[in-house]
Amino acid sequence: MVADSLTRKYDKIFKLYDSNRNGYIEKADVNRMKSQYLMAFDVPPTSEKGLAAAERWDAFWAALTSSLDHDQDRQVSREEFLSGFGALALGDPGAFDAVLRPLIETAFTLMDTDGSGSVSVKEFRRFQHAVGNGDQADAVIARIDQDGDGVISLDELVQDAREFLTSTEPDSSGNWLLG
Ligand SMILES: [Ca+2]
Ligand SMILES: [Ca+2]
Ligand SMILES: [Ca+2]
Repeated sequence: MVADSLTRKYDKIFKLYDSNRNGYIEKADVNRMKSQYLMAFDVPPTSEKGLAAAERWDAFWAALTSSLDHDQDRQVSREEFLSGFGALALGDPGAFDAVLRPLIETAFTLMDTDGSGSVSVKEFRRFQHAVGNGDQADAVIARIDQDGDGVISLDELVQDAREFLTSTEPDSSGNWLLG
């Protein structure tokens, strides 16, 4: 049973993904999200980085929809999303790693604009600014940076996303995921 606070959180994610607000997440939504996502990181879609990110993004969506779209009509209804996403985030840790971790890795690679293998405060601020979270960037980074070395590692980012998607605390820091 998924807690009410988590259901509200997943509902927020659903509404964000259902960008044309027809009550389903379908291919059109996914493509629009993909463009916005690349734009947020200021990555040209035809660049090598852009193409690699788009490929992983498509793979993520294929995995997500195949695990959520129970009636196989190639769109994910709100009910399918709320029940399925909870199972993904809270159930078998292998499912989280298989479906959600690759997306976080993609985001991490895009955020790390200088390719240093970690995300600096400056890099994170830039991304948060692009998704409209600019004023919260510094507070968020302080929470994600668990070891306090001033940069975000991939593990720290994955850990934060996992906490956000499984914690019933209303104020966990993973809002960077939502913009
Ligand atoms: Ca839709
Ligand atoms: Ca970097
Ligand atoms: Ca760190």
